Formats: sequence, C-alpha cells, structure tokens
Amino acid sequence: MLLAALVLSATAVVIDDPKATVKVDSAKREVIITAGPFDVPAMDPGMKHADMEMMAGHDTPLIRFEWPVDGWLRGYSVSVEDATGKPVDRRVIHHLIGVNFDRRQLLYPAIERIFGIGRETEDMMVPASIGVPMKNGLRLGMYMAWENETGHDLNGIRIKVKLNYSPKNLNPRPVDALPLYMDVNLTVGGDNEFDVPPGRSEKGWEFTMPVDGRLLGYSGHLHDYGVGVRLEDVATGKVLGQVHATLAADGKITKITRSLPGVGGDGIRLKAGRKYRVVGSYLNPTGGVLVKGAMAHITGIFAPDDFRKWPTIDLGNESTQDDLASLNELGGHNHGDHKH
Ligand SMILES: [Cu+2]
Repeated sequence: MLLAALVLSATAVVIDDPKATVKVDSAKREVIITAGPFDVPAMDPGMKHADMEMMAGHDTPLIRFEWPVDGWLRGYSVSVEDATGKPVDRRVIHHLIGVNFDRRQLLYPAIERIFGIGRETEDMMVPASIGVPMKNGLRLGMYMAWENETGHDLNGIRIKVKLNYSPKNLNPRPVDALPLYMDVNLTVGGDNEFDVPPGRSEKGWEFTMPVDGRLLGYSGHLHDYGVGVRLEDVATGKVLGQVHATLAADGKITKITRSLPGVGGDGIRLKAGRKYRVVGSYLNPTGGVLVKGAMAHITGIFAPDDFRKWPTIDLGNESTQDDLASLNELGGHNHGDHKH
C-alpha cells in the first residue's frame, strides 16, 4: 500500500519545452525539475573566469516550466548527472538562476529571481516556519552557465533541481516571505559585472526601502578574489548584515556564508523610506585590473509587514521590458553577459 501511494504521488508532466520535465513527489514534498540533455565542452585549462564571461552564449536559453502545487517554497538543491545517471560534480555549473514571471522584485522593476546557486553556494533550506508563497500554475523558468573545468567534454548531462515545498494545509501556517535581491552594480536587463582594480577595493549601491519588513535569512554571491558583501544603514553607517567568502590559496572562491537571523530571532528590521547600502569588497592580488571580473550581491528572504504593499509587475515599465527581453534572448550569440 505504502509503495503504491509513493508511486502514485509522483506524476510526470512534460511541458512545452521538451528540455524540462516537472515531477511532484507529494510524499517527500518535492518538485523535481529535470533539464537536459546538455553537451558541455571542456574549458581550455588556461581560461580565466573573465574570459569565460566574455564568451558568446554564456548562459543557456531560458527553460520554462510551471509550478505545479499550492503551498510554500522552502528550499532547493541542485545536482548534475551524466547520460547514465551517474553524479557529475555540481561545480560544472557556474550559476543557475530561477525566475518567476508572475511576481516582481522588491527593489528592481524586474521579475522575481526565485532561486539561485553559484559555484560557491550550498543548497538552501529554511525551517518550515518560513516559506515563499506559491500557487499552482505560476510561470517559472531557469537558466544556467557552465564552467567545465573537468578537463573533458561532458555529453548528454542533465540538471536536477529539487524544490522543497510546504503544503497549503501546513499548520502552523508559515510566515510569508519573498526573495530580496540587492546587487552593488545591476542594470536591469543588462549586466551586473564590474571591473576590479588591483589591491583592496569596494563598490556600493544605495537604495530606499519601499516597504517595512524583516530580513529573515541571507547569503550572497561573489567571484574569485571576493572578500565579502555587507548591508549597512546609510544614516548611521551601522552594518546590519554581512556575508564572507572563503577563498582557496589561488584566490578562487570556494564558499560563502549564510545567516538566518529570522530563525530563533526576529530577523533584521528594514524600514520603508529608509536608505540602505549594499557594498561588495574585493582584494585583487594580480597586479592588473580584472575587467568585468566581479559581481557582488546579497540574496535574502524577506517578510514584508503587509504583503499587499509588495510592488506589482508593470509591463509598461521600460526596465521590466528590458528584463523580459534579456531573459528571452538568453543563449543567443550576440552577448556574453552574466545575469542573476
Ligand atoms: Cu557571478
């Protein structure tokens, strides 16, 4: 009986893009997206990250799918397997970004980035007391960039993204929270990379918070030679949160910290109308400028005090149009930008 129930609870749906399938395992409370097959040529061993960034068609085309259940998203994990189903080192993914066409970001007139991993980030899971509200039928998508340093071509590999959810009848009801993206150098619909001069340097971006709420958890993203990213209050200079990078001896980034101030605590209170700044710091030992070699942002999960005040998508907004156009052009041959 139990086995039958498990089998019945897993239903496969093939959607319009034949490259992605969506499966629900209601026993494990997982939505499993499988994308592929992909052929990923080996990188030239002398290739630097910045060279890779400049390559045409750096990101894969957008892979669209529909979210299949009502409830809350509370975590995700990403794995890669070869044509025979054997695991492949996940570090062949430079980044993987999930987007939600049905919700806007808080700080940018751009569509929501709902999940994301970088080479240096670990899988994400928050306690069941928190969740991102999700409705059956939400239009999602994802894209990724490869960094195949294995020394050999990878043919027919597949990516598996497991999205953990809480069902809609979960009791007690989770606190509604939404992704919060804060980048030191983003042009919506354009890129967010910047040059890093030799030695120590910082780059910051100031913004005014549109709504009241609490930052419940956060991590971030940096490239090689990154030191950290912090969030500070502009008026007082007080550092409210920070992420730190762990680098290997050669300066390559291996890990980035994660904090959950909203678990066992109230989180970091951010106030509507108040100014904040996100600042990325780098220490470049190469003696030269790293051209477009860096990115720095904090990604968090934010509980607004009043959900109704969250900004809605305005399709007439030029930046929103640029954002949508850039997603639709992914995988083209005329750009090598790197969007998160
Ligand atoms: Cu990046």
